[in-house]
Amino acid sequence: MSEDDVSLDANVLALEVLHRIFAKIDTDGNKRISIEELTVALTDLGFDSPRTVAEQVMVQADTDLSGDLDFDEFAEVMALIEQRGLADSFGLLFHGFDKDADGTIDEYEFREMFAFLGVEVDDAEIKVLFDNADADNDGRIDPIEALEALKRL
Ligand SMILES: [Ca+2]
Ligand SMILES: [Ca+2]
Ligand SMILES: [Ca+2]
Repeated sequence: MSEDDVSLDANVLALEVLHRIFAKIDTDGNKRISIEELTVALTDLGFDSPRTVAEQVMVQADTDLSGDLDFDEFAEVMALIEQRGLADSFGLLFHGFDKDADGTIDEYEFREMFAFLGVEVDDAEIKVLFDNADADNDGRIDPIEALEALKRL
């Protein structure tokens, strides 16, 4: 086995990164995201009314009505993101990470996004994730490509 032959599977990697994001939000480490933990995360992301958005997310994603989100429910949030109240939040987040405001996220902005989230992703992983999301290979992720990538999670 040569190291050079190892290619990262984009879907496996995306799931792994999602686990890292989950662990980052789950500050008490009990493997569940409470509404308080979600509110803190949304506050860090710059939401104006983080508590309200957190409540919307909970209503839609907490399918077993436990009052918090396990990993599977959290992953489902990504699939729900273009529905109902969450579409506006997605737009706000996207434009927040589009630092040069050209309407797309380039590889530099993409890298900055993970740095901002505090999630460790190395250069090779960034490249795989970026190329996977950049469906038309123009070197930029537009909002539609970003949504499609999230829905594949
Ligand atoms: Ca927790
Ligand atoms: Ca940009
Ligand atoms: Ca593109």
